[in-house]
Amino acid sequence: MKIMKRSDLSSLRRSVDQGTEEQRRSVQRIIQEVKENGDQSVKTYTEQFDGADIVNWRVTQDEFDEAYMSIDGGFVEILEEAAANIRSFHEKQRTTSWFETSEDGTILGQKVTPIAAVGVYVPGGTAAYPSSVFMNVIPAQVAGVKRIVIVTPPGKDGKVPAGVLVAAQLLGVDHVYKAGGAQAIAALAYGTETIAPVDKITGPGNVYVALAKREVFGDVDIDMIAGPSEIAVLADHTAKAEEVAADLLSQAEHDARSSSVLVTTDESLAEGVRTAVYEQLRSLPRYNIAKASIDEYGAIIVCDTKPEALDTINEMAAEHLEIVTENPFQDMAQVNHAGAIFLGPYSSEPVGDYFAGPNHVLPTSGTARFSSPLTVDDFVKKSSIISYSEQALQKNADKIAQFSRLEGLEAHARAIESRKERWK
Ligand code: HSO
Ligand code: ZN
Repeated sequence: MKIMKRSDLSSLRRSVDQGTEEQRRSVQRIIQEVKENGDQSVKTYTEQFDGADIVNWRVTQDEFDEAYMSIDGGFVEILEEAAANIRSFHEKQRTTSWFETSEDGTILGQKVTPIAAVGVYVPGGTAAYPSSVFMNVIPAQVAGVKRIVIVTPPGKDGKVPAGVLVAAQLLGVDHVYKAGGAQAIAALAYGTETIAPVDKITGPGNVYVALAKREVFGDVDIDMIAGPSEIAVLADHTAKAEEVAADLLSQAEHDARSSSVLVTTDESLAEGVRTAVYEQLRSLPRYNIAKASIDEYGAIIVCDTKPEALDTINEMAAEHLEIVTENPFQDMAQVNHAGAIFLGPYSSEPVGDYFAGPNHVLPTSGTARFSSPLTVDDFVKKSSIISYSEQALQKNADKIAQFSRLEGLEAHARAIESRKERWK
C-alpha cells in the first residue's frame, strides 16, 4: 500500500475489462448459436463451461424448499429486514406520470410505464450474492415490472447457492434458471423454448457476461458494465485508523483489481492506517485477493490542505466514498462526483452493501462523473404526451409550417396546413 501524492493518482485508474479479441469472437459465436438452436445450445454450453448436465434448468419448488431448509431461520429474518429497508428506500424514487393543461386547452405531459420484462444475472461461485438479487430485483418490482427472471450458473453438482434461491423466493421471483455466461445473456435477449425474451438485462458478471451484454445492447437494454469495486475514504484526525483500515479491506476482498484509497491531510493517520491494513489483512479468509488488491491498487494519498483533499476525491469519482471527518456534511457539500457517500464513523461501507436501503449497484471506474446508482428509473420508460387544442394549432400552424419548410420538408408543412380547412 503506497503512500503517495495527488499527482500519482492516475496510476490507480483501472478501466472496465474490455476482453480480448478472441473472447469477443467466442461470445459472438455463443450468442449466434443460442439464437439459432435455443435450449439445446444453452444446455451444451452449460455442460462445457459449468461442468453441469442440466435436464430441467428452471429451479423447481422442491429446490427452493430445500434451500430454505438448509439455511438458518435467523438469516431469513435478516434478509427480510434488509429487503424491507431496500424496498422502502426505492419506493421514494418512484416517478409518476404528469400532465399539464394550458389555458388554450392544450395538454402536455409524460406518461411513465414499467419495462415489461427484466432478466437479472447473478454470478456464480463466491460472487453469488443474495444482496445483489435484492439490489436488482427490488427496484424493478417497485417500478412495476411484471415479469422478472433470474439466471445464474449452476455449480458442477447442478445446484444454485441456497442464499440466492432464498433471496429470490423471498421477493416472489419464482423464475430462476440455471444458466450463466454469454449463453444465459443470449437466452434472455433472444429467448429460447424455455426462457421468454426480456427487454432489459441487469446484474454483474465476469468478462464473458460483460461482453455479451455489450453485444446484445440495442436489441435489449442493459444496466451498465461495471468494473471492479472501489472505495475512497476521506478522513482526518477524528477517524480511527483501525476502522478506516477495516473499511478499505472490505472492498479489497471483492476482487484482486478492487481499489481502496485513503485521502487525508493527517500524516499520522496515514501511517496508522497502513500498519492496521497489513495487520488486519493477515487473518482474512480471502487473504490472497485482498492482498493483491491492496498491493496493486491500495493507496494513501497525503494532501497538504483540505481543499486539495477534496479536489482529489472529486478527481477519483469513486464508487463508494466514506467521509470520516470532523464535519462530514460540510465536506460532502464540496463533493460532486461519487456513487454513494457514507458519512461519519458509523456508516461503514457494508452498511450500504447490505442493509441501509440505497442500491449497491453503483458507477465504477470514475463513471460517477456522469452516471448514477441503479434506481427505479432504470426500470421504467417515459412516453411524451401531446394533445394540442384547436386554438393552439390555429395560433401556431404558420410557425410550424414555416419551420418545416426551413428544413425542406414540405409534407410536414402540408400536414399542419391540412387542418386549416377546419377554421376557414
Ligand atoms: N460492494 C459491492 C457490493 C457487494 N458487497 C455485494 C457485498 N456483497 C459493490 O458495490
Ligand atoms: Zn461489498
